[in-house]
Amino acid sequence: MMKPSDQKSPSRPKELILGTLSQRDFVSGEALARELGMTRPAVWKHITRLREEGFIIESLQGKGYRLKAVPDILFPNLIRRELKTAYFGQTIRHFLHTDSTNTQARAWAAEGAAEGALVVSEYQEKGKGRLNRIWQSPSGKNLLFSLILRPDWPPQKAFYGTVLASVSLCRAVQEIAGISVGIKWPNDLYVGNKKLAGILTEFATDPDRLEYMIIGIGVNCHWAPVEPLPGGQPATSILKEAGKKISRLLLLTRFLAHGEALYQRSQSAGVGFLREEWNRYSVVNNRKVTLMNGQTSWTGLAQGIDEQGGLILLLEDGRRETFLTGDIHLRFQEADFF
Ligand code: BT5
Repeated sequence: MMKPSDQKSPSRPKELILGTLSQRDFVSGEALARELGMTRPAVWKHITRLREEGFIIESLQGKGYRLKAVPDILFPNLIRRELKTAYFGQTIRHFLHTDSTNTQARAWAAEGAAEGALVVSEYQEKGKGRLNRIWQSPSGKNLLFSLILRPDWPPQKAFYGTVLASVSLCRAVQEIAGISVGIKWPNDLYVGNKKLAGILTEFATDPDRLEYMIIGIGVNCHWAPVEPLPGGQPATSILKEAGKKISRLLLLTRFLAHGEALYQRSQSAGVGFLREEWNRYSVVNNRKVTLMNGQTSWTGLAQGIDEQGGLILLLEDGRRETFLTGDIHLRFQEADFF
């Protein structure tokens, strides 16, 4: 396992300006430009953007700029202060805007990011679901992050990244929001029949071991799409289900604590116990479901996952089949059959 290092976030102008303003009282535009190696119009442009993102930045003639208030933002130092882990989330890249935290994490992992490195963003321009689907989330409302792991697993075990994340997230959501959540195969967290969170696990192989794994997670904390999105089932948020706002920071840090504990256990005891944990939270087991794979669909009784994470279905004709990919539609209205 690679040891965590203290890699710094890449220098980005808005973050540099914020960093300077957060440490000082008034700073003139001229001093900001000189110290940060920018032109004054560039400083002005970035200050305008920051104000649009919710930062209250006062400006006084003859004195310069002063940071008066910050929006609820997952700054790395705030995350680290709350963290009780050895390496999950100890190295962080935080973005106000990015394309996708998974894309950023992949590039960082390819450059050698440490195990447990975390990419967090307030907003994604190209948030990804599976099969090039879109993950939607307005700025600053929800949790959008990706965790880099380097398990010594063969590629067939990659699904356990999703299993580990699903179980850790169920535990963290229950603790922080007090609501009961379940896992819907293969990669969703559900409350009742509504989607609360999605997980996208990507990986690179070495070739017969995993080189790295990116576990990307989107949790609807304070916003959810109102209408089901194309191809999607209805969505919900913690705010809707719990009737209150929660601390995104605490949810993230509890997730990381549970994740690290389960990951460490999997390294000493193997991944078998994760399957049992997954089955405990599954909302599909012993339910009649329809599984869609492209244009083809199968209906059957879900019977848990096999060793590779494939869903076992007892089909209507009595055959037992295992599916490695697909989307499940829960049949809430119908009485169970068989
Ligand atoms: C997923 O895919 O559910 C995985 C989503 C992973 C998103 C995270 S955010 C951080 C990291 N960086 C990324 O770029 N991605 C990860 P899938 O099972 O394919 O579901 C995608 C479908 O969910 C879309 O086609 C929509 O129908 C629906 N959807 C989109 N945004 C949603 C939201 N906020 N809440 C509920 N459903 C949503």
